[in-house]
Amino acid sequence: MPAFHQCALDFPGDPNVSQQISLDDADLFLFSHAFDTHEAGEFLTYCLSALTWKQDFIRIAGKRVPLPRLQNWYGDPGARYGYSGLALDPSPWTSELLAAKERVEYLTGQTFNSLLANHYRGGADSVGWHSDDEKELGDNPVIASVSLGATRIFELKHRTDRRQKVLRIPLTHGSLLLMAGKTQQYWQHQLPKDHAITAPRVNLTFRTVTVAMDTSKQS
Ligand SMILES: O=C(O)CCC(=O)C(=O)O
Ligand SMILES: [Mn+2]
Repeated sequence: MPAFHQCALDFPGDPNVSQQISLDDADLFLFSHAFDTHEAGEFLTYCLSALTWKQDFIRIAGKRVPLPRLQNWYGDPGARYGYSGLALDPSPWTSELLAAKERVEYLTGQTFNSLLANHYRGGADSVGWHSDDEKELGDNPVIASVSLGATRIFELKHRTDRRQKVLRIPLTHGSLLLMAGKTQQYWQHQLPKDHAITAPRVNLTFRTVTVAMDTSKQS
């Protein structure tokens, strides 16, 4: 049984608190109401107005391309993270983000030392297919993903087994999706564009950086 089953209050066993999403080669739990509507609304307002949002760029075929979303990396000092040639130094935790981290740790029975915050300004913002499998996250990373604002569809596709259908999970305001076990090894995920949506969404993915980043890969 994975370690996150052993949280003090045994929440993952309580169907009123979380539901296990049955998927081969993955451990997924959805906490639909990790934050109630009022809390989630206040937290969304806080995130949109008080967090520092950055427009980062990546290189694709020699071209500097803006990411289709704003983001920032928060964490303990030294919790460095990188992907697609981007090296991210952590901004310091704010008290509000720490309070959210405590809630997430309480619900999941896991601890986290960092957070990738994403701001999708509207339906044209997105994140493409990827796994959260960077070396600094270690083996079988546990990722706790909090959603605030517009409901967006989170898609998962198996990396090799084409018999597995794409799974689509609507991530609602105040929800928490826990991805653990072999999920990142066997599955990719994305948040596709949805031009019907105009409202913003904030996603906070709590993570644990376990090894120092290999900077030799960075361009
Ligand atoms: O916004 C989401 O729900 C997913 C974000 C994500 O996959 C990431 O930041 O790695
Ligand atoms: Mn991801």
